[in-house]
Amino acid sequence: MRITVLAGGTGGAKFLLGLRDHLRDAFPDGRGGTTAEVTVVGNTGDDIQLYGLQICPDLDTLMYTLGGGISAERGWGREHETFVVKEELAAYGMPSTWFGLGDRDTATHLVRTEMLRAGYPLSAVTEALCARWEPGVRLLPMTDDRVETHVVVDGERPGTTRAIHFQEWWIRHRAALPAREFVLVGGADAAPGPGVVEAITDADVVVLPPSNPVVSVGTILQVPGIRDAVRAARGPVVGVSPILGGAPVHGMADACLPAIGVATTAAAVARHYGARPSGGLLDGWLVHDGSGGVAGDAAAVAELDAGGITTRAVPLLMSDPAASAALAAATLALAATLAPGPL
Ligand code: FO1
Repeated sequence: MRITVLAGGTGGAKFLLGLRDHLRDAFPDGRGGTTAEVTVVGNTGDDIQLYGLQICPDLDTLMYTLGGGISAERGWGREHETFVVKEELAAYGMPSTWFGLGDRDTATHLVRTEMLRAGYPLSAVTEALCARWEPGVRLLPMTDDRVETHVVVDGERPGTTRAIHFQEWWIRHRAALPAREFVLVGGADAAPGPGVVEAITDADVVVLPPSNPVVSVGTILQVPGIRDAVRAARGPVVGVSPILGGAPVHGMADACLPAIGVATTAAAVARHYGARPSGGLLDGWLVHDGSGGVAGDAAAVAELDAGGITTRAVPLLMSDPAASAALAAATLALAATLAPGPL
């Protein structure tokens, strides 16, 4: 059973923890692991260069979360982290200390930057870092080429605009500056990373997890060749709504969707991804069923079904590992009912 997941940071990582737990039960290898193979195509649009270091937030969040090193409190960076270097940088008046550069995390960036300078591609670097963390999935950068998401916001003077790095928008401004446009700098010239296209086209199931549909999954789909690979996937493509009852559970997808003219609803995001029979990406879509005290979107099931996206309402709240595993199980269960192969 080969499953490929296009994932960003926190939301995607939580889903993958649940998928790994579910697969250990559903496809046990007799040694506490699983015979299933999970490949994660990770978003690198969040990447930023600071202090000469190449920092890959979503790859690191996925690696640390699945490798057991994530800060559970923050959802990013390392547990038992300290920020002494950051404090010292602030004491020197360095301008980018809005970015929470952790001391332990810095070792990851030093290894990555050293290997990149030696000529290793990001995919080889990521594989080397994962040798320590053993995430239990194959983690592939969406591209080995350098790309960065920048956000176009209003300029100082009325009628002008300026672009800032996604991380500055997200962290320093808490996504509060209205985003006029997201630009994947370098995206047009980027190629899918080694193994990415095959991991998508050859998978038994392709999953679009509840990562940010604009700056995470959306960014991955902007790498030339990846959207076509999803459309050509031999297995069914199933998405999980990141929007429950009109709001994201975490993250700030609601601050991103307006920039691409998509309403903050489970149905609008599904339509944005599109139905595979009519040129889109999705064969199946999961919406929240209203359990857990969070408004759901069962009302959207009929219209999405009619639009060619087989939709089910199930619990989408990943409130604990069991809930995440159940969501992963529901995702694979829906995939199992869908016709494999490109239409
Ligand atoms: N997110 C924050 O909200 N504040 C931070 O200071 C911060 C630092 C940071 C450092 C390393 C890293 O891998 C991730 C970090 N994040 C931080 C999360 C980062 O902004 C992610 O890109 C977002 O979570 C979106 O995926």
